[in-house]
Amino acid sequence: MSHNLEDLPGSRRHRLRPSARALTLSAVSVIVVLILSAILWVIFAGSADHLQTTFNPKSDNAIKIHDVYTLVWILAGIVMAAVLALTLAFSLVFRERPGGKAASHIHGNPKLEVIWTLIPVIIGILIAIPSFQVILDTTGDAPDGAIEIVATGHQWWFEFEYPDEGLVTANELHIPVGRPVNIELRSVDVIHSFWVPQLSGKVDMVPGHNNRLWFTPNTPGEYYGQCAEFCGTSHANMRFRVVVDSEADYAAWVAAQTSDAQVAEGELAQAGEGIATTICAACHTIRGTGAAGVIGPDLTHVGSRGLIASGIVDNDAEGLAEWLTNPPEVKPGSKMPNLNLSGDQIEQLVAYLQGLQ
Ligand SMILES: [Cu+2]
Repeated sequence: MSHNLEDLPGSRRHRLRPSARALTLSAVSVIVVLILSAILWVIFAGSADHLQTTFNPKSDNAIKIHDVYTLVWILAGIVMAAVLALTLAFSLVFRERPGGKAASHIHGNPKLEVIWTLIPVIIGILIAIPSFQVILDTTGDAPDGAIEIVATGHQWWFEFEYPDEGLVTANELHIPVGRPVNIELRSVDVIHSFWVPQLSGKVDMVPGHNNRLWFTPNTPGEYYGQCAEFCGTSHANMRFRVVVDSEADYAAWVAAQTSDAQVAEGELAQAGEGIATTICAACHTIRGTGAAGVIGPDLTHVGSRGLIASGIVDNDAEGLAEWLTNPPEVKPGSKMPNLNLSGDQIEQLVAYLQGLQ
C-alpha cells in the first residue's frame, strides 16, 4: 500500500504544508474554550445561591483560598489566550502561500529558550508564594477563643460533638458568626472528607489519624457540606449543613440542645416514645429517656433539624414517614434496616420525633 508523501506524518512536506489545519484547530479551540468558560461561569459563579460553591466564600479562610483560586484563574486565562492567539497569528502569518517561499527550519535559539523557560518559572513563583502563604495561614493553630468541635465521619452521616458545651448532634452544625471554630476531624470506619465549600477547604477524616481545620464564618446563613472522599455506597448521600447563627441565636440553640428530650403532648407522640425507647434505642441515644444506642445519630433534638438522613430528606412528616418506611430505599446501604413498622407505628414515631425540638 502506498502513501502520498504529503500524507505521511513526519515527512518534510507534511510539516511544511500550509497550516490550514492548525488555523482551523485554533479557531475551533478558541470558540470551544470560550463557550465552555461561559457555561462554567453561569453554572458556578453566576448563581450565588448555588448550594455548594467556592465562588461565594463566607469565611476568612475560604476568602483566602478563593483569592488564590482567582489569581490562578486569571494567570491561566492569560496563558490560554496568549497561546491560542500566538498559534492563530503564526498560522496566518507564516502559512505557505502558492508560489511563495517554503518555510525554513531553525534549530536552537538560546534567547527564545531562556524566555519560554523564564515565563513559566515566573508564573509558577507568582502562584506558589500566595499558595504557600494561604496553606500556612489556614493550617496553623486556630485563633484564641475558638469554639471546639469534634466532627466524626460515619458511613454515611456526620456526628458533631461540642465537648465544652456537652452536646452531641448530627448532620447539622451550628456556629456563631464572627467566632473562629476549631474542628477536629475523626472517622470511625473508612476515610471520609469534611468539606463546606463556602466555609473551608476540604480535609480528610482518617480512621486512627485525627485531622483538624479552622475558620471564622463572616455571614449568618445556611451552608451545605458534603463528604468529599469516596466512602462507599451512599457517599454521595453523605451531606450536612452548617448554620451560622447570630451570637444570640447560637446561645439559644446551645441552651435548647443541652436539655433532655421533651415529649410532645398528645397520644400519638406518647405512643411514639414507647416505640423509640424500645426499638430505636438499640442504635440511637435520646437523652433523658434511657435510649443510649451509639450506632446511629443522637436523636435527642432531631425535631429541631432541617433535614434528616444525613441531609438528603426534608425533616417534615412526609420525609420522616418515607425514611421510617424503608431507610435503605432512601439511602442505599443505610445501616438502619427496614424495621417493617406498621402505618400506625410510623405515624406515632413521626409525631414523637417531630416533638423532639
Ligand atoms: Cu464519602
